[in-house]
Amino acid sequence: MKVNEQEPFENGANPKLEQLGKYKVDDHGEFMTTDHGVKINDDQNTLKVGERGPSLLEDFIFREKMTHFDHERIPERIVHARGSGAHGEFQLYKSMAKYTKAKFLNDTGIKTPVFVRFSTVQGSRGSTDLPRDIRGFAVKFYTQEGNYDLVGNNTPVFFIQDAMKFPDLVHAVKPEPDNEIPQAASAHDTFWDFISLMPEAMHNIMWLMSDRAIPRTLRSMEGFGIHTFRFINEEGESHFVKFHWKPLQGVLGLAWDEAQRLAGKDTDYHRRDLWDAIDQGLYPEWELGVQIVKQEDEHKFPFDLLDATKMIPEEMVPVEIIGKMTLNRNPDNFFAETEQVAFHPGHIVPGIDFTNDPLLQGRLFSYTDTQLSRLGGPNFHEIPINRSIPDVTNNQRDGIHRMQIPKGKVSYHPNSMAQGCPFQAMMKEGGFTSFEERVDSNKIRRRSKSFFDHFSQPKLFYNSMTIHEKRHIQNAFSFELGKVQRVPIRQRMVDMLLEVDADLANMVGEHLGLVPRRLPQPITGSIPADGDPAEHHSIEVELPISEAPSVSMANKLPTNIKARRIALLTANGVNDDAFTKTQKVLCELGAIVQIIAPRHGFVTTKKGDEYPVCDSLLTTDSVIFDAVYVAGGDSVKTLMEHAGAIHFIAEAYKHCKPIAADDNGTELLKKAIPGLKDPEDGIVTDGNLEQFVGDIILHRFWDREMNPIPA
Ligand code: HDD
Repeated sequence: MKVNEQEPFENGANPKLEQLGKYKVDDHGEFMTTDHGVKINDDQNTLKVGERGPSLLEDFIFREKMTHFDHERIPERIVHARGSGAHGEFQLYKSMAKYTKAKFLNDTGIKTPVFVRFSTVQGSRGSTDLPRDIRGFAVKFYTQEGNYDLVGNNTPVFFIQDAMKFPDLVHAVKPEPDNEIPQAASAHDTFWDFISLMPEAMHNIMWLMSDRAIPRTLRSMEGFGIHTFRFINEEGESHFVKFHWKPLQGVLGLAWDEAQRLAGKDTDYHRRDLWDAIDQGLYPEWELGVQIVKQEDEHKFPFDLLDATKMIPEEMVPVEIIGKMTLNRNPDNFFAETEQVAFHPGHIVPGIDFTNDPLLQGRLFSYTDTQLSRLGGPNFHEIPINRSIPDVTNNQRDGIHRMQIPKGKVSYHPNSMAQGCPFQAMMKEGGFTSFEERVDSNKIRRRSKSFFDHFSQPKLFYNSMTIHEKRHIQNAFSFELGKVQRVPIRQRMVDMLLEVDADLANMVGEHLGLVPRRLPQPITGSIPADGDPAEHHSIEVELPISEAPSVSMANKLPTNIKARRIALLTANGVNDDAFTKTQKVLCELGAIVQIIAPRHGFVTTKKGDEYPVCDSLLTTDSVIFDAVYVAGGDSVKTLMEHAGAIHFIAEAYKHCKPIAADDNGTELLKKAIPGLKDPEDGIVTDGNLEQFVGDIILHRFWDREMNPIPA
């Protein structure tokens, strides 16, 4: 059977994994060979003239090994260089046939294999997982009708409106070109210089300054397709569609201080967390949601659907949940899969189409272009991770690293010598046709005035935040702009913030020692050389809602504690009952419980049972965990005298995490947390596990930030 005749997951087998299986190599029990299959006898020494003499050029085994090594690296992605990937599957809940003919969105009996890559944007391949940054959320669906890529981010909007500005945005945010400082950070002059002159960026900047940009894990982020796309049904009718990924793990963030510490304590924190969760069978899941807008309603919104700096608030068009993605398999090889995977918003299947969003239109060029230099030539679709499930049959030929061996003399169409093969497919046979849209206008290089509203949605976003979320945004701006050296740039940003919210501008201004100034109506960025600034005033539209609760992370907490990391801080002599019960209860609820003790090896309970220690106070820190439990017993005396244990509790408290203790365990809490109240939110002192679980679900007790303790 040809692969493209195979139903996805027929007989329970994931066809993409089966396809990848053909390329996998297992050298267990095998001899070592050269790249050309010759068995190697000595992999320790080069060929020399005598034991102490010069090496010989004829040593083909050494030359081959060295040459291959010398060429092991490929250029990293210009953006999104640091990423983590996983395999999984997509299960449709309900048919979308009314809107789209895409088969993987029609038949609820079909499971579609996926490969997902999450990424940071700014940093290099080896940079930390924990900068303040947008996260990439790219999903490749290996559908029966070819690959469909949804290449999104963890925010519903983008920084710029026109792809022409993308290289400028990236140059501004990347490390500064003279000294390549700072790595993976937007807190520097060039970024804020650019942003302060580009009011259109303000909306995504608000999301970037929120806790969305410091996710607790990759599992706890939403994903968004951002652009408005089209669904096309069998009748050829078009509906506009926006895509959303909703994590069943909830949407959770870090404290900024915690993110900075984590970056040093475990720079691979997000990558490791994703890997471990999948490895331990705690598969992360996201539901796919769509916002559908009728073709005739295109102009019913106070913003332009083609403007990627605008979202459609869920309160205006609800998100309809249509399916679920489960990530259930780690890659076998990082380079072969996660590094070589090539996403492209232009990889679409019949039933999905583009709109004229000028950002999307530019992306359609950029992604193939970048793979040509990154993956070395036009045959990157033949790399196993990029191969579609349907066979590829066309007249594209040759080029570097060609894998297919096309037979016969004919590589053109039309032909008679190959009976016209490969055939063009009619629509009813699944042939892709573009949506026929009437476009009748002058050729112009200009921004539509319907894109000139830059502040209504940032205002909406800020108004929808809870008090602690607003505080975090104020602090984030103060931090980022505080790192900017040039005062005029800081001033321009503070002035811009005044267009969003006076309190925000004043708070940040106070931190920077600046007074926000009300400017004459701000002008949009990117004015052509002979453009009239008066023609480029930003406008403000009236939105039908003043708040959008759906954008607040506080409204997106999970309902369970699956895959949350809980530290069981202990030492020898711990009381058996509470210690074992806590582990049992939390593990049964799917949490990852780790025993942390002053040293590695085993802890011995009061009754003499031994438990392996996961990590010592020397090698781990509270920032790795979501919550801490201290069971009572003689162990507490040891912990009370251990500076690391006291710091562990104090730091967890500082980062607003749930902390629980029983019996004399509370003594440690009192010693570590000056001014601990009784009772206090997020603190359990009587070993009440039900309450502790409830606190873990709530994740953080941000009010504590108002009374910070040293840690
Ligand atoms: Fe992009 C990579 C997401 C605008 C040009 N982009 C890249 C990745 C993600 C996004 C998730 C990493 C894919 C992977 O894991 O391999 N990009 C977005 C989103 C955008 C966006 C959500 C706006 C809605 N991008 C954008 C524009 C351009 C690019 C406007 C250029 C015109 N993006 C690229 C690129 C990258 C890329 C340079 C680098 C590596 C790659 O493509 O494969 O071509």
